[in-house]
Amino acid sequence: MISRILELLTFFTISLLFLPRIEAVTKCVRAHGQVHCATDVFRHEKVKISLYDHDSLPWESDDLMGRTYSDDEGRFMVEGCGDDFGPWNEPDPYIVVEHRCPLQGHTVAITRRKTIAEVWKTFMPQETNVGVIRLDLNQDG
Ligand SMILES: [Ca+2]
Ligand SMILES: [Ca+2]
Repeated sequence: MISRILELLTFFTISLLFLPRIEAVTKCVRAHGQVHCATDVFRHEKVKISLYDHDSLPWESDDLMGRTYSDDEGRFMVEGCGDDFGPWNEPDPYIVVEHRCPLQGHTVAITRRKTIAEVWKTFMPQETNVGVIRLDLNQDG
């Protein structure tokens, strides 16, 4: 009986050691760009920029891959790695910018807003340029 339990334990330990390597693929993204707030140019300084991997399965939540803050002119570079179940499955990167840039036609933003930007599936060592992300337009996700 004890030898049977040991046998099972050994089997599970070996399975756990090898499964993650077979079942997931990890890829890294480095994205640079610029956030721009046309309604108030001070609102694109030091905004929080997060790089996520979109995960669509019902038991998953999107993985945070990396985070950074924009500089005084809104420029940023964010990088990080993500993995997805299955060797065929690459991370699906996108960027969330949290800011207080007023919408077009307004002079103040009362609450913090989120702007979503898609990122090409370009993985390191290649870099990807997301270009200029307009914060004053309504692109909330
Ligand atoms: Ca994913
Ligand atoms: Ca993932």
